[in-house]
Amino acid sequence: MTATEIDDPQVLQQGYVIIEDLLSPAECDEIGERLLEYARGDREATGRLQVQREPALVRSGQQVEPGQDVRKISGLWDDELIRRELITRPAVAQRIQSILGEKLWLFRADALMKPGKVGSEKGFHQDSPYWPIEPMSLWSCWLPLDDATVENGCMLVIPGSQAGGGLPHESTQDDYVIPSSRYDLDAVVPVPMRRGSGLFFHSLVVHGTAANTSGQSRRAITMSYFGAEHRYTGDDEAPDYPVVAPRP
Ligand SMILES: O=C(O)CCC(=O)C(=O)O
Repeated sequence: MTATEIDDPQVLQQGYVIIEDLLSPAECDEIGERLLEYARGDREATGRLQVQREPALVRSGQQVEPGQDVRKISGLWDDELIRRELITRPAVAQRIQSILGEKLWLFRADALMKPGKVGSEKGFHQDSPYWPIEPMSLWSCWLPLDDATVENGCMLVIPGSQAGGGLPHESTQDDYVIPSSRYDLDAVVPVPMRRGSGLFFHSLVVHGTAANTSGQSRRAITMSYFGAEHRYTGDDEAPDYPVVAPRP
């Protein structure tokens, strides 16, 4: 790995970086097809895998093509292909290790499907305020399986916003977001990306995605990791977070 890596001082200041071509187009297709199998119900979502429909479609009862109504598939650690090919992939895990240290656990690995014309907005938020892990310094890799564009809902980020610490969030009908008075919309930068590339980002970077207004789907997998310095702060018993490295 070179000095333009995710532990580069400029990257740490900005709070995110794109590393290109982590997956080949064929690998994106294979994983994307696996997600569609869950979305269509052709493959059973077992263990921690869960399929969540687009809330607005559930409310309206509007019918779309099978699988095109899914917002999120969570618990992807329990999919053998995605665990092997992506979550534990050295090109991803080793980069996160360069910041968080040798020992790595997975906090979450979810697919955000954002189907064409249907996929809804994810409002501006920081990840850490959602999560019972401290300190608020986890790192994630967000990897689109389709080219991510402004039209289909690429990531929108505020560079350097992690430096301001955790911001208040409020619940809306389907979301949990930062009140618009608490961030500068003019500072938002769209981050279009080629499929198979990874956006590595700090868990306090303010980010969101727009609704998919295009006819093209925008499937992405987001993987969030924590290290030995982090601890669980939830009220319930700590979940059995998967060990990513060193592999048992
Ligand atoms: O993919 C999206 O639409 C949102 C992703 C996101 O907010 C995240 O990975 O934390």
